[in-house]
Amino acid sequence: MKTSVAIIGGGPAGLLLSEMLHRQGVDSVVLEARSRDYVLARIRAGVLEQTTVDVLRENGLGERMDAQGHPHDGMRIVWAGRSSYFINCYEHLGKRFMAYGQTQIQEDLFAAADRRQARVLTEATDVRPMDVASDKPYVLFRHNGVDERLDCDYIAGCDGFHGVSRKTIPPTHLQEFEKAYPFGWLGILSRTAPLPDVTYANHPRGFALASMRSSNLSRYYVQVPLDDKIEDWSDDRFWSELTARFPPKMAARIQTGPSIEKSIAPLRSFVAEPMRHGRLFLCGDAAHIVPPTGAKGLNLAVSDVFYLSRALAAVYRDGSERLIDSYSAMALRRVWSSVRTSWYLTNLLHRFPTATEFDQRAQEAELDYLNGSAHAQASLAEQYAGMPFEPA
Ligand code: FAS
Ligand code: PHB
Repeated sequence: MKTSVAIIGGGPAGLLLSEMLHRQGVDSVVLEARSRDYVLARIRAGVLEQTTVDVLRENGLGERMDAQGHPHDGMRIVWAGRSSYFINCYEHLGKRFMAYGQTQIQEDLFAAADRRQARVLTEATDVRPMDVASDKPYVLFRHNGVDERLDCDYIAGCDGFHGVSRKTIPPTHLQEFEKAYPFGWLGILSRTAPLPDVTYANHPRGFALASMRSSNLSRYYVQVPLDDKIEDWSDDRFWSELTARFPPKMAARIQTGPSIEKSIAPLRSFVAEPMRHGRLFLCGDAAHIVPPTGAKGLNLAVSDVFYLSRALAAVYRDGSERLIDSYSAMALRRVWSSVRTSWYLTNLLHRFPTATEFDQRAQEAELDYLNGSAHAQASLAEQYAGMPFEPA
């Protein structure tokens, strides 16, 4: 087999890269380890920055998002059961964000790939990027019980945090930065009407978040200790804990119901530098992980793909390697900006087991400052709604 770009991973980064390259006349093959059903069963992100919405629309992937997604002017913060304030991104920046599930995006991406009869090989196993530092890289893998070889010009590692791509880069060529937070998020999906706003709650009992997927599909989270197990959390216990962390009037409006998905995810930050080694480029979770507090993970995957697809298209269009040479530095500037925003919001909104009284007072002073300063709210709005992409 031969292609221009071998894409390892068929999550949002891999399938979006394949779509965007195709639209710029560049051929690719996607190698996905799991089945399509397995990929589609994952419940993950839900908030899309304006830049992500624009990329999806510009690549023919916005129709269902615009029909079923929820545009939001901003998000709400409540703390210690007191009244809330609304960070109005639209008022400060003229930008909105969209509540539309990653699962739906994945469905839309698979549908677009099917429409163009894209080469997306699912259940491709034992995928191995080879000779990535040469000008003739290739990928070995097994598919339908047959050992295969895919010759290519470039390899995009879109295979997530546990994938093979980042591990292909010699440790002497990679610097890794990591921060583990001392808690996780227990998330549930329920067929109930959501609260009107994406609402973050800081409470003495811990962080909570109210979000949505549609007008009858709600997504909620509570901060839990790292050693909690999903079997520790009945639906009743979840709803009781969630409502306890919102102000009474808001809690009274939370519609409870049976969970249709329930999972616990640890919170951590991780960044690998550089995001390139020879002809291998890392995209999305393969290169970085952020705590979901800032709703940045999926949006960063999209920004990596935007930069890499633009850079690879320039090579094939006019032989220019300027953008692939600057891809890693450009992508990492946005990655670190989002890592910092996610770190700031995680520290602002969670209760840390080791927090001292001083830490608590400082956190409350920050919440008060945000509440009272239009400048502080504008700054947070700019970070939350997402910065513009860098020009080529
Ligand atoms: P993905 O991990 O989504 O996709 C990688 C793909 O590569 C997978 O399909 C995998 O099967 C495949 N793969 C792995 N190894 C392979 C190999 N060796 N060969 C071939 N294929 C291989 N972000 C938010 O913004 N908000 C959230 O609320 C949020 N919640 C999350 C909850 C959980 C439990 C997790 C894990 C992540 C969450 N994220 C959230 C982040 C998430 O949305 C990621 O940022 C997003 O999935 C990144 O997309 P990809 O980079 O494509 O990686
Ligand atoms: C979600 O809707 O899943 C969501 C929203 C905001 C976040 C994280 C997750 O910060």
